[in-house]
Amino acid sequence: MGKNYVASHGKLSVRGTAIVDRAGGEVRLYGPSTLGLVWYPEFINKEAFTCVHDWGANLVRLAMYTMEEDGYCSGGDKEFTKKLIDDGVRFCTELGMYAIIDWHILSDGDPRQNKEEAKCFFAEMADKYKDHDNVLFEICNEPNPGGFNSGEEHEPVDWPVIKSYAGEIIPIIREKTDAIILIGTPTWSQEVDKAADDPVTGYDNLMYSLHYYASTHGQYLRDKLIYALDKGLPVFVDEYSITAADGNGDINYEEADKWSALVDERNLSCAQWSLSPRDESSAMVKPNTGKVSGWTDDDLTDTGKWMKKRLKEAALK
Ligand code: IDC
Repeated sequence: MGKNYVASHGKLSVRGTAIVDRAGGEVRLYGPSTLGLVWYPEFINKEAFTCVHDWGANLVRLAMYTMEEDGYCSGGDKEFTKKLIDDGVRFCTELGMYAIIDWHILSDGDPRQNKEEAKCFFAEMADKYKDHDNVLFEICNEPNPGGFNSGEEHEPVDWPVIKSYAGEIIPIIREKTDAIILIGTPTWSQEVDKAADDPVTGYDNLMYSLHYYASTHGQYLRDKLIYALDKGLPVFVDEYSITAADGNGDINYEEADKWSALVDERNLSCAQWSLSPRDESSAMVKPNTGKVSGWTDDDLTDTGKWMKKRLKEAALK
């Protein structure tokens, strides 16, 4: 049994731009994100979670697509999906890791598209996990101009739209728990600068998402992050990879290092895309290893090997 991070640090809260533990000490969460939970349900097992814990992770992000294939709002099996979340949270709890429950909007770029479903989902999740010290809620993965709102007659999916959505979901969670809530930002969770200019007020323990893919996103996006942090916005990098933004393509090690230097300097919490065997370069496990846990370096892709090394450097000691 390795380190039980949750026993050591307890329930987390946000102070300034930092995450702090029950004793007020600064905490950094770092660990992998699943791909779509229902796409690789066999990856949600205790041994797999033990493996990433051994690598140094103190966090697993549970990504639940809302509208892609078998999505929660597009015909997927809701009970099966929630069982996977429950298993994921339980393994994290048993291993002393934190868990993010991620409402993974993507082709539904406007979070209002499935707002009523989101309200029911978060009411249920907040109630179910209100006594867990290790659960964080991510209310909209990546707002973007796609989806039902893409026509010109609609209001663009900009920060005011996301802010109004957040204003409806946050109170539902807050009825049950003051756990940390992560809020997506415009343009696939890149425009933290807009959130910094006009943050959500009236609630504690809110953080804002920044996502980066090192082969696509460079200094201009780091500048937005720096701007937001310097304005006092708490930012969580709840998804990043070192490939291109389509989840594939070459790794850019040089940009990846520049990003690591910045997130280390600012002690930001991060989730790595993705702990899956998908045949794409951002997946950490090679396709066709046949293994759903106990991965050795031979089982890992170049991204996987890089991410594993990174966990050792970055995770909470
Ligand atoms: C990608 C997956 C890919 C899947 C696709 C679904 O890697 O296998 O087919 O989603 O449309 C994001 C998103 C994340 C994307 C990822 C890579 O949050 O869902 O996953 N990405 O494109 N934002 C930037 C990149």
